[in-house]
Amino acid sequence: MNIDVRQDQVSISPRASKGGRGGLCRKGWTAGELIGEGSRLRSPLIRDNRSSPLRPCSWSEALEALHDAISRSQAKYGPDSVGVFGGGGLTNEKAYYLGKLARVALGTRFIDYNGRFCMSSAATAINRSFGLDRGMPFPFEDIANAGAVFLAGSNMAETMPPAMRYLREQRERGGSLIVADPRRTPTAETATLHLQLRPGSDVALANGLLHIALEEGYVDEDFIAARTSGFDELEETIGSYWPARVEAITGVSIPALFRAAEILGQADSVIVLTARGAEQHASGVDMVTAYINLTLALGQAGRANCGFGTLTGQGNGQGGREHGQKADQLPGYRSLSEPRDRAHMAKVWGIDVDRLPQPGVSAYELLRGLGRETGVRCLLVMGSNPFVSAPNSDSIEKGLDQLDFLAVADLFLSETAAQADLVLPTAQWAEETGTMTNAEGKVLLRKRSVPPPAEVKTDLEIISDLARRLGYGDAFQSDPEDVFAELCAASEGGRADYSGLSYKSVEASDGVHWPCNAVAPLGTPRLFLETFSTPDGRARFYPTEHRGPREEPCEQYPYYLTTGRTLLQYQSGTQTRRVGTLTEGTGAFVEMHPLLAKMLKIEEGTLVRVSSRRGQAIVAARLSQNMRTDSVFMPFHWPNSERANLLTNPVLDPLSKMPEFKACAVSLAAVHAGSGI
Ligand SMILES: Nc1nc2c(c(=O)[nH]1)N[C@H]1C(S)=C(S)[C@@H](COP(=O)(O)OP(=O)(O)OC[C@H]3O[C@@H](n4cnc5c(=O)[nH]c(N)nc54)[C@H](O)[C@@H]3O)O[C@H]1N2
Ligand SMILES: Nc1nc2c(c(=O)[nH]1)N[C@H]1C(S)=C(S)[C@@H](COP(=O)(O)OP(=O)(O)OC[C@H]3O[C@@H](n4cnc5c(=O)[nH]c(N)nc54)[C@H](O)[C@@H]3O)O[C@H]1N2
Ligand SMILES: [Mo]
Repeated sequence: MNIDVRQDQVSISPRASKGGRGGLCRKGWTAGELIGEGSRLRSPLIRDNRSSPLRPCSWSEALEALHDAISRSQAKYGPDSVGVFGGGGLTNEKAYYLGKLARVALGTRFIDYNGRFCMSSAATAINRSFGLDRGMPFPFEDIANAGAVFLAGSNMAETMPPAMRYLREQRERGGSLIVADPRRTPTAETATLHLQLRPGSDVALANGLLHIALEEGYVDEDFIAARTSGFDELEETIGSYWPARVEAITGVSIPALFRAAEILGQADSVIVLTARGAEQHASGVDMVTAYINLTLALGQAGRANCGFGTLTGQGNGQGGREHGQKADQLPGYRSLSEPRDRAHMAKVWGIDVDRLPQPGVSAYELLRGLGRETGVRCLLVMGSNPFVSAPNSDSIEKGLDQLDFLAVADLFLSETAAQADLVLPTAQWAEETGTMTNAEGKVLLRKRSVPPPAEVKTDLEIISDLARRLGYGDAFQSDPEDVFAELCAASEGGRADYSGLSYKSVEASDGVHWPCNAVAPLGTPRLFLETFSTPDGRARFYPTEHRGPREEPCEQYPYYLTTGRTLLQYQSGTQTRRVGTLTEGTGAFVEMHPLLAKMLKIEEGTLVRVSSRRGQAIVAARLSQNMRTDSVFMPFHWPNSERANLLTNPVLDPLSKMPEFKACAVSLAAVHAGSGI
């Protein structure tokens, strides 16, 4: 971004980077409005007791209160009674420090973050099959050169608009695009072929395509023999995914299945990308694995312009998952349960290895336990708004309320912050320096360009001040460049190895792909060209079976609800709901097919009560031919009774612990005036 500051007016425009092309979505263009925004938090806020309102206070009162709450809780209930909840939007430096704060200064095993709700299923599947999770093991430019691109559950046109240029280029060069999405999204509109599958049926779809590929001779036997293992076992399962069965499960017609297999089988190079649509399921790991299996069986990996990847979501969704804010993880993708990794980090941090806590629990499990006997009683949230974004959010709201102490560091009074005992105002992106690692694993330096408001601290300052009060002053700095140098050294020899990086080198080359170390001093734009990162160097097939959503439509809840995003809003909406041009004329809605609406006597704009086994939300109806007649869609950007997450099913994937955001069963009813909402 180019950031231009004139007399307190911040204006933003895209900047062409080396090798990349400039581009911003409307949220990027308007982000300057958030810098001096009127409702920006400008001093810490504290509550004298639960029933009194938040009042401004000094930083020393605020941090003393937090320190007191932590000490009291740990003295009474032990170190694990304090928890930390982070975010994938935080810089690498903050993610690393949050993990260090939890493990070293607090000594708690309870830390996790919103990335668990984001790409954890993809990360788990990619790790298992390839041995290393870098969301996209190739640069974005490869998309422009691929003969065919398959997008599974990505609405890129609304969720990553600048990246659409690579697809446009790819199409101009004669390439094909397949989109698998239950909705005919703006992304699907641009596709050569749209597979409008039933929510939660991706395993069947991918297995069905592989079944046809096997029969039609599209499978690359040489690649399978040379670079993979486990194909025989997979082949057995694939046998039962014959086209008629797959059509029945997915709702995708047999001719469309054959056409898709033909496009993929005949293209010289294929890129398959999943996003949240295929990942946020209780079988999310299986769904991603099924797409990986398809990619590998077609021999589409290990060269330029092909391969499997996931479209990581948040600004630092990649780096945020590498350096230790995950429950089971140490910096550099090291493991908290691996004795060698523990010994390495204990040495870097200068503590006895036995003092490192054991792995904690995943985001939803942590939130579910709030205020309970064995759960967290004092929580610090930094960079997330779980009140709006966590599944089954009515129960999360109650859990937050049962805490002995809730502290939230944010730029604005988010819905979660509004419930807190203590609110810590922080600097935002343009006001502080830090690194982010993008969806293709490229580490980027974002430099401060405007000063933060006077009474605001950076997250790193908050963490290091708190650590000092806890007696760990020497171990925590607040200068991001120092923290980055420590992170890079800590990651040495780990799988996400940053040891060859510095602010200087990252800035000089306009971003560097990790791993970057003594072996690869210039970084690694493409992974897996010679070998995969598994112990035997081969990519591994894992057979997967279709299970479908854990909650299928029934008499009482006859429709699928799927949830996701709209172009103009971002996540829980804390930031984008404050930008005028992004909110004018828009609000929460439930999208449905006109035929379904007619049957239910619902018209455009009618208020609809959407009910699931967890709760009810009330939003306006939006009618669209782009929907299936058995499914409705709600974005999750709005709070209170418009929250999609009042409805979502918190059942978790057994391996990734991803909740099933993308499929639950609901009923719909028009709300008539006087019927008592
Ligand atoms: N405008 C905007 N952009 C964003 C964000 C935002 O909030 N707003 N958030 C960022 C973040 S953190 C993320 S993670 C990304 C997410 O980016 P995406 O994954 O592209 O976004 P979603 O809208 O969550 O889901 C994508 C699509 O999945 C489809 N889908 C639903 N169920 C299924 C299914 O069972 N199978 C398949 N194949 N598809 C299904 C939905 O219809 C939806 O169109 O976006 C990033 N960009
Ligand atoms: N139903 C449903 N629910 C979903 C999803 C879905 O598709 N459907 N998607 C899930 C996904 S993929 C994601 S990523 C999550 C996201 O959901 P959240 O974790 O709630 O993410 P945000 O809304 O981005 O929240 C970030 C908060 O941190 C603040 N913030 C921004 N920058 C900083 C900073 O530098 N420091 C600090 N301290 N605070 C900052 C913002 O103001 C905001 O309040 O939602 C998940 N929930
Ligand atoms: Mo995300």
